[in-house]
Amino acid sequence: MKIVDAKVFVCSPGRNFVTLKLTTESGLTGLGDATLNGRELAVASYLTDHVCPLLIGRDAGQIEDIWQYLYKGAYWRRGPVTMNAIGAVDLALWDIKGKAAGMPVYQLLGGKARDGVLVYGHANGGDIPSTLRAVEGFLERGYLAVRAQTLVPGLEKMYGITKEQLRYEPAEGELPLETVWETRPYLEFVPKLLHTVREQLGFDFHLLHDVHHRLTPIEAAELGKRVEDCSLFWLEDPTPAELQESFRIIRRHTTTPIAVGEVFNTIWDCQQLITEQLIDYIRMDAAHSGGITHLRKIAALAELYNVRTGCHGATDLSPVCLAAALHFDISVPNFGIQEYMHHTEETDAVFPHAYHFEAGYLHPGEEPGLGVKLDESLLERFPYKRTYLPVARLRDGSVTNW
Ligand code: GCO
Ligand code: MG
Repeated sequence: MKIVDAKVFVCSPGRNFVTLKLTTESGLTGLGDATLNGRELAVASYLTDHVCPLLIGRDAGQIEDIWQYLYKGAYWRRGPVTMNAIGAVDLALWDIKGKAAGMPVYQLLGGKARDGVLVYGHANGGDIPSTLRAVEGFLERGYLAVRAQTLVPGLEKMYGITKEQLRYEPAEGELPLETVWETRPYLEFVPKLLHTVREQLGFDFHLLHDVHHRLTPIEAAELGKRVEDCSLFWLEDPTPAELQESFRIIRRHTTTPIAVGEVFNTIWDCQQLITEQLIDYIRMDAAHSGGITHLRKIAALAELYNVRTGCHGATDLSPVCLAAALHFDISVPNFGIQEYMHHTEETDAVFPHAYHFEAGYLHPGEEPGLGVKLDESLLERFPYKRTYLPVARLRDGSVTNW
């Protein structure tokens, strides 16, 4: 299974995606997702200029050895660009192994540990009534878990609020859009939203909320406490997580379950969070965290400490990454939930896939490998466009976390 070709494709069918394609001498191909939102070309160059030449002639079957070679062999370890590039190679190799075995990747990971992958959808609105209607819309479509986000009065633009319900695209503009953030109005308004959702729609579904790194640890503790009777499935990214021990403050004050990790890249980013049981769900995904190979190790550590998985699944992760997450999710013992945002029709056309949604669950499908293709004939139609994620400032002009 010698690798004879490694190519990187950058396209923008509704948003930018970076895709790695590996080909073996027998003609088997594997795909990996190397998309790092707002910094796409850095990973494309890392792969094309530094990693692809190292892959030619290697045995595609030696997934662990190639992972170690790319991680330890770079000398400069970790970081989003490096780990996303390694992740893309890793996914492409699992895809090839599955195709060589004639099996979907989940079979290689130990087979199904559940019948389907529980997913949550994103409901949001400009105010509480429209957010309520959006939550209802997801429940009507069969979702068993819904994330609720609402615009806070006085703030013009906020993370997670979109006109289109199924999709959310925060990256826009040739240069970053600047938004204004104020914590107090948010802290007063979000408990109202979550309480109203439970009062009006009941407790018969899982309810989630994403704080998107906006609070200090003590503010996060306050929010967690104030929404305890809403029985959230999780409160996500309540505070930035560079200082892992800061989650002790949140834990001391509230029983609301905490989910963290979409911006992490390695097991070292969450080691203390897991071993001190400071979180309940680890949100790392199959592309940004060094692929399935590294994600499995993180999940195994988490399993020891009763932490469950909840892979990031925003639309800036391509269908290749979502498929990889689903093979992982369906086979991992300590699975919690999977985020699911719909890609655009153009994205689905560029990446035809075997995964499908049914009654609240996603299923990875039975195609050998990851079950995702790349329609190269469409790529010319969707050239790369530079876009940035927004930047946030406080009212006094200081830069804060977006
Ligand atoms: C989520 C995330 C995303 C990120 C996005 C950044 O929970 O889905 O917070 O929406 O903002 O992935 O590129
Ligand atoms: Mg998030």
